[in-house]
Amino acid sequence: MRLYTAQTPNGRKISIALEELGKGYDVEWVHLDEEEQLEASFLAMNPNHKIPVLEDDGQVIWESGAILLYLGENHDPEGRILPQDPKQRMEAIQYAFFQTGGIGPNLGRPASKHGSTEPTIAPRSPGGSRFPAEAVGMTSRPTSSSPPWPRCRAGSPCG
Ligand SMILES: N[C@@H](CCC(=O)N[C@@H](CS)C(=O)NCC(=O)O)C(=O)O
Repeated sequence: MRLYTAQTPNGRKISIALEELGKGYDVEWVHLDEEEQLEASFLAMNPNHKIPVLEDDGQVIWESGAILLYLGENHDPEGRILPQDPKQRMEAIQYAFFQTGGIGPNLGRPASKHGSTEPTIAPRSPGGSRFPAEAVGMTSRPTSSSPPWPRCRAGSPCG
């Protein structure tokens, strides 16, 4: 198992889950400050250019909530992160959605060093407005391997 990650809350979330499960895994650091997440090899794994990404037995999973669910489904025989009791299981999934859809974005974007004090403005985005551009990129891209990427390296001809 290989975790592509960085020292951020979303990255640590998966490290914590793997440690809780007692799983051995390799770590591949993705240097976000150097924009390694925008390199073609990374985009081939996650077109949304974000850590964490987990590779397990040839399967690549991205989005931290999906990774947690995958680990719960496949590597959690004791139900440590995904309980076996149906009601508790649903509650765990509910909180995973809440975390990734609510807490994560709302706290993460204002704090992101990619942005400024204005949470929707990213200086490195060509148009200046990062998150609307990401939304357009994700919804307009038919497959994960087709450009335009939601965000491009500065000066690169993508888009
Ligand atoms: N919804 C995503 C968010 C992941 C995320 O925001 N990752 C950040 C670091 S914490 C990242 O890789 N940012 C790089 C970029 O957007 O280019 C998840 O839960 O996995």
